[in-house]
Amino acid sequence: MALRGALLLFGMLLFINCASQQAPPKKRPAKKDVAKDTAVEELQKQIDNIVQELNILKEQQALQTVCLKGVKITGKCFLADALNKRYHTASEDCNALGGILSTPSSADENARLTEYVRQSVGLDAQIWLGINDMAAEGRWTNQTGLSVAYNNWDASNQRSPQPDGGRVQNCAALSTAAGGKWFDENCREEKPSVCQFNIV
Ligand SMILES: *[C@@H]1O[C@H](CO)[C@@H](O)[C@H](O)[C@H]1NC(C)=O
Ligand SMILES: [Ca+2]
Repeated sequence: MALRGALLLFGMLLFINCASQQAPPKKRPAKKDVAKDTAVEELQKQIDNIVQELNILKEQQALQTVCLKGVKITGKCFLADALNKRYHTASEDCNALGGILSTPSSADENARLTEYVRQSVGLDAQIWLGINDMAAEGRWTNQTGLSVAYNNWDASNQRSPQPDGGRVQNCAALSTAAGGKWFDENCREEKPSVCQFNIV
C-alpha cells in the first residue's frame, strides 16, 4: 500500500514537472522533450504493471487467509459454511465472498472434499454442490452453465439410481455418510455448503 502510494506520487510529480516545463507551447518539440515524454510513458507503464502485480498479490493473500481457515485442494480453496441454507441462498452467500459452490471435477477432488466436509461439518452431512439441472431437466450443469464432465451419483439403489427426483429435485448434494456419493435433492431444502475459490 505504502509502496503503491509512493510510486503513484513519484509518477505524478514527474508528470507535473514535465507538464510545467512544457507550459509555453513550442512550435516544434525539441528532441529532449520527446525523449522525456517517452521516459514518462515508460514510467507510467511500469507503475501500471506494479499496481497490477500488487492487486494480484492482494488477491492471493486474501485467498491464503481463506485457505488458512479452509483447505487447499489442487489449485482450489474450499471453505465450509456449516449453516443450513437453501441452494440459492448458499450459492448467493458464496458468490458474495467471490467464490462458487464447490464443484469437484475428479474422483480425487471429490474424495478430498468429502474428507474435508467430514471434518468441518460432520460425519452425516449433505452439502450443496455447484451443480444443478434447473435450466433443462436431466442436463446437470456447473456454475459456468456447462454440462459436468465428472459426476459421482449414487447408484447403490439399483431400482432408483440417482438422480431420481425428476423436476422436483434439481440440485446436487454430496453425502459424507454415503462416502461422497451425490444425490439430487429439492433446492428448497436447507443444507450446509462449501464455497470454492480458484487460486490464481
Ligand atoms: C464447468 O464444466 C466445464 C466443462 O466440463 C469446465 O471446463 C469448467 O471449468 C467448469 N466450470 C466450473 C466452475 O467448474
Ligand atoms: Ca431434476
